[in-house]
Amino acid sequence: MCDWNNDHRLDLITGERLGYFTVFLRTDSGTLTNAGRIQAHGADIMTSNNSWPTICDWNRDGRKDLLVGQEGIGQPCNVYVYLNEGTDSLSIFGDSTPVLHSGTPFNDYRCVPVLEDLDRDGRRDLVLGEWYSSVRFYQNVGTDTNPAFTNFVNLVQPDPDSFLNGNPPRVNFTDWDGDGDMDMITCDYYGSVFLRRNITATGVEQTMNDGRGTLNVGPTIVCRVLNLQSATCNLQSEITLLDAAGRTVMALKSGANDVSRLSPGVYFVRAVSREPSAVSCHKVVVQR
Ligand SMILES: [Ca+2]
Ligand SMILES: [Ca+2]
Ligand SMILES: [Ca+2]
Ligand SMILES: [Ca+2]
Repeated sequence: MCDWNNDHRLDLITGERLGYFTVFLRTDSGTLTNAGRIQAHGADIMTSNNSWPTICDWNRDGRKDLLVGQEGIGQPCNVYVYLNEGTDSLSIFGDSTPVLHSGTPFNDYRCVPVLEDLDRDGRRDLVLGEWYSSVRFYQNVGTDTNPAFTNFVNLVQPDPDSFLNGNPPRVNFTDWDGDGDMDMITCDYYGSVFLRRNITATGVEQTMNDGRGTLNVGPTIVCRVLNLQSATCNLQSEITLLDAAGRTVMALKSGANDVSRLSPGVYFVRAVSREPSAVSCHKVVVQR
């Protein structure tokens, strides 16, 4: 799900058995209407069966991109990204680029890539579902605008015998229990849906960087107005408000920020400073 055309209505992008991606746009009445397949170079994109779309701004240039996984038996590369050459509300795609780990393309069977900053260090990580139930976590060791991946740890162990862990997993994240960290929901070929709660003690690492200490003394409970101290917002900083799913909600400025139109819930103030280079996240709870 994403707002594909930026009309503030949530749309549906499907991955499909035959490898296409179809856009279903939300109408005024709330129903979905088929708006056609996603194309590259003017032709329908067709992956190698069981396509998986993750819509994300891969390179943080303000335009949504298409991160792709596919079944890919015998294919040299099963995870790749189409960078948007159009606008954020009218996407245009051309060539794709392989996503690498330690310099090597992913060629696992039935790849399901999701970009999610699971360790909350300000850099989105790669979560990869694949055959035999396993769900892997590749920590982003590059930057948020140019992700790089090396090794992985299993979030869900491979299960080549019983398939009872959910095989093959289709992966999504949401804060299911509302405690501020992302929980994992997968579904499988057999029609089962699995909820795996995030049991990490703290959902967000609230950092205290040299020269940026004021970020952490801001309010955590916010009602209608989010105040940022001017020292937090130096000229070298880019400060945004993220929702619990890590999506950018709005840019923030020094002083009062009107958040009265936001739904109550957990959000994160994310500050990226260039000099010195640092990323900080601070959890805030918006209340009525
Ligand atoms: Ca929309
Ligand atoms: Ca982009
Ligand atoms: Ca990360
Ligand atoms: Ca949670």
